[in-house]
Amino acid sequence: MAEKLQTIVTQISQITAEFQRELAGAESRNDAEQLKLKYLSRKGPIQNLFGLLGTLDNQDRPQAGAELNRLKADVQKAIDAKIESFYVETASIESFDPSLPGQDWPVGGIHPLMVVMDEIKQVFAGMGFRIEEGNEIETDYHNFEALNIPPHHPSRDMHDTFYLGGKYLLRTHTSPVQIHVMESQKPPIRMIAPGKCYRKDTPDASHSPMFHQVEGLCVDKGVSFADLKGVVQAFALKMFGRDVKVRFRPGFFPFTEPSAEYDFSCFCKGKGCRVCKNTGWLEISGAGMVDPAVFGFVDYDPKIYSGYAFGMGVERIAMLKYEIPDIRIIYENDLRFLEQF
Ligand code: 2NL
Repeated sequence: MAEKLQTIVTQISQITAEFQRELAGAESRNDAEQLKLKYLSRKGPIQNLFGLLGTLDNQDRPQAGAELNRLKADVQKAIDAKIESFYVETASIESFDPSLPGQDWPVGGIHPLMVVMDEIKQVFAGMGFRIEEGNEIETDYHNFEALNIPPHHPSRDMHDTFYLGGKYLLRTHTSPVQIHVMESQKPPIRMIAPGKCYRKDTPDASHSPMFHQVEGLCVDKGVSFADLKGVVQAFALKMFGRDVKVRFRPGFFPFTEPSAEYDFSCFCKGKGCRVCKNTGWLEISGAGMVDPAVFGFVDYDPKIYSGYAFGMGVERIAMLKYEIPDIRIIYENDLRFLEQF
């Protein structure tokens, strides 16, 4: 072999051995980057040998060139792998920026209707009313007959009630819950019945075929209309947290006698606004003294016991409280609505 070729081949093995030793000693990405500079820069040992190719005999040049190219490629590959190994190990630490904002996980909330429902329950629980729940599927007897609603009463009309076949139907109010409680317990009774009710109404701004009611019932010896007025007034104050006035107007329900409708004074304090349609009053719901006929169905003696009952629509109270113009918004679950609460 020609002397000059021999020199280059020897140097290639020396550089290879030296590089392997240094590569094994590299302990950081920086060490590896330094090695890359040292071995592969234009003034490095490999490029230096390429410079010597021109001094070789013509026939030796291809072999020497091929070996140098292989050396350069091997070094390049080994260094890149080394750099990559440090990069992967430290990536999670080096790329973690604690000053960036966190990932936003959407958090749900309680539906505004249920917020109102919970508030109503809380207020009455605070006045000693038990919270009783019943079934949404009821018998005709518990939903109508025991409430002194005779067979041909308009509210029994096929157009109002979802009949399920036989004696079953979807309750049109939560009154059957009170009937069940009175059937199974003797007075004193002080309870509210919150829950879903169903009526075959075509949806519009103020009607929904499913809605929520809270009814209340108090039965004992010597319970009077004055007790009813006091409880409704106390509820108004607690629920709306201000100096609310309550007024009772004559009304009619088959299950109460006498019956009344009651209104709360409006948030506008009588000035007149959109919510009260300039009347200064918000119609809340109905109430009255339990009709003796109802006591007859549950075997309470009306000569010994008397009681008051009241009902209210939860959607209506939520709509008044939050100025919701259309009942259907409550059920649409549009986040633009829900996120306001
Ligand atoms: C309304 C009116 C009312 C009752 C519900 C009732 C229940 C029994 C006996 C007597 Cl078991 N009465 N409930 C009484 C008066 C009115 O609700 O407009 N509710 C939305």
